[in-house]
Amino acid sequence: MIYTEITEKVKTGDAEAVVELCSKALAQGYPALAILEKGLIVGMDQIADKYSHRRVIVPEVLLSSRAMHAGLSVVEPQLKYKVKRQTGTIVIGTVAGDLHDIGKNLVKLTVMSTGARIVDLGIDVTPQRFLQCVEKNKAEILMMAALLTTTMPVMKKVINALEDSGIRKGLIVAVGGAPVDETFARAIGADCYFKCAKDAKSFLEHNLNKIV
Ligand code: B1M
Repeated sequence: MIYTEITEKVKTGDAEAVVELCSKALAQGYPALAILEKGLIVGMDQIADKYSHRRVIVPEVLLSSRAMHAGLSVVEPQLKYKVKRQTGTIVIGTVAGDLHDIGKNLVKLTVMSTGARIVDLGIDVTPQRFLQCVEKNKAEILMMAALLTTTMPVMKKVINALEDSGIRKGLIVAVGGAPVDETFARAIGADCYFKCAKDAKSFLEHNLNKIV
């Protein structure tokens, strides 16, 4: 199966092969979203899991990340093409002090297919920048990512800043990232916790029209 082949090449960090396989899959009519979710994301998830069990080292993770991004560059235009109308604005970013963006980028790409406009602030985003961006873009949803236990508290700081400036009301605040969970989300006053990109997409598919 072509999805498995893509997964394996992401895991070995073979960017050229990933690009070739993604192009081949698209040409054969496989949906871009399925290539992303069943091939590229699975490969990255598996390599991250191996890293957690000390079965691969950081350079190998980075090679896989590079391979996954090479594949993304092939499928991404097709994902955008499928978006028929723009509904609602989402601001997304990784919180201050945190440079991890692989998962956040996957979430961004996956939710793009819902038709929402996404403003991506990237990594290391301060509460002030989140605030300014939400206000400027009149966003309906804010999505924050944290991959480090040391940067999770920044999410609370952002929510406090939103409350202090009077723009928290009516804004959906969602949080995610490996160390984050439902209990933490509730404790800091977030509205939603998304375990993975699919969860975020499913929430938006069911609620975007009610929110905007
Ligand atoms: Co870092 N790192 N890292 N790292 N890194 C982790 C997170 C760690 C768990 C590894 C470990 O020790 N086992 C550990 C954190 C420990 C902790 O806090 N308790 C760690 C550490 C310690 C560090 C450094 C401090 C290492 C050092 O320098 N000593 C350093 C910190 C740098 C910094 O941020 N200031 C560091 C650096 C790096 C690299 C730069 C080398 C690289 C990042 C490259 C990049 O992102 N561009 C890196 C990587 C790759 C990892 C691991 C191996 C993989 C993360 C990843 O991309 N996973 C990670 C170990 C692991 O997670 N197993 C680790 C794949 C990705 C698809 O999954 O991001 O979980 P994930 O995203 C998922 C969900 O979480 C969710 O959906 C995604 C897809 O379904 N999700 C969201 C993510 N964001 C969301 C946002 C949402 C909703 C859902 O919005 C609402």
